Amino acid sequence: MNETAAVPELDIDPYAPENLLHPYPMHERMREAGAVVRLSPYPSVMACARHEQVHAVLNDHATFISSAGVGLTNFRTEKPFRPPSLILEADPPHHTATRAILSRILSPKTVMQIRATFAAEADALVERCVAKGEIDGIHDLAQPYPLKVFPDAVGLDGEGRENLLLYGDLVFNSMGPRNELLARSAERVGPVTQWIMDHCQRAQLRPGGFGDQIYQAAEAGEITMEQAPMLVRSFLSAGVDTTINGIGNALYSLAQHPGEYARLHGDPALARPAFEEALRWESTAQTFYRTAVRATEIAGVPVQENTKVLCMLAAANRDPRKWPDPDRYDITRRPVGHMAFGSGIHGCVGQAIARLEGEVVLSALARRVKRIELTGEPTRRLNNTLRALETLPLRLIPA
Ligand code: OVV
Repeated sequence: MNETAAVPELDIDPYAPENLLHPYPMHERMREAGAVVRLSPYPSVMACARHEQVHAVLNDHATFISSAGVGLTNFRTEKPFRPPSLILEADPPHHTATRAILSRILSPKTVMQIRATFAAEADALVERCVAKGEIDGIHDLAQPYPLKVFPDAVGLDGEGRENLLLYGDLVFNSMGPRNELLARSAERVGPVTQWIMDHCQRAQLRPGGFGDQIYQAAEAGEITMEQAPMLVRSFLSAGVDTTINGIGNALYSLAQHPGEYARLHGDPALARPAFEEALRWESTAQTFYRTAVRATEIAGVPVQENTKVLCMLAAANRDPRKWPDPDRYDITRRPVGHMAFGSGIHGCVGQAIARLEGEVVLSALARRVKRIELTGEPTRRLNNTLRALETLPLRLIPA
């Protein structure tokens, strides 16, 4: 028997619109087929959908590297769509200094310092939503909140922030195949890339903000002055679209589970675990790739050098081998070990800020709103990497 014959092959395209719209049946097929599977539309890729293997790959960064790109494109053989990120698409030792800087800027100590401001903004915005009564959960709440607080913290002024939405959409689409979704967001992005690069310059960044702190690290010699704008670019790439969809998905999770919302309303201190469980249940980042730097194995399955390994974060988050009753949204589950922020040395460096944003929005809602009702069918914004809603029609019934 030849070795590859042992790897199940499924005729599944994770980027087909029906799978982006309804990923869960696909996840189950992939998990149940084997610890590692192949997907016939992408014959060179190996995919993991079970929690154990996703965790194992992400925690062996010496074997499964990021510098060949964390999307489908292999940077060793194909040109990246933009200069690689100095943190996301880098390995140690290059990754070490950039990670340390972002980690310090986005630390729990920073969260303590920004908490009151972030909470006040959430209270004010939720207050306006409650006054309206009927809202679009995305356009009135999930989108404006991160778009206000995060660029403020980075130190950008108010103008042109919608560029961050278009850029985030492009960056996350670029991690999939060159399909219709990527073509359409590339089409719309025109002057956006230039706007982003301009706003990575120190002159655009308020002294003391997260962006300026990167330049301070460069002045201190931790990175070069040329690297500083590229590291600011990581804030502008990963800091907004992700939290918008994390909050949007959490609102939708709660709207679909009135019993869980009632528990949250009864005890607003559950805001943080309710957000965490939404990250597990509807993972914002559905997928990331690694690349095998040498011949290796996953769960005993041989993996050739230079193989792209698809880690299905969202599938791992509902793996019945890991989670009891995995399809149940349960705000008191405390889903420690979920993969929505990844895992290992590349685990989301902004996760403390993301959690703060989710917590204060859900807490503001829990204190002011007795019930949330869906008033129509939400619509999805398809993206190759993100689980995203375009609209979420809601009625907020005041406490
Ligand atoms: C986690 C993430 C997503 C997208 C972009 C980046 C990071 C970046 O570093 O640019």
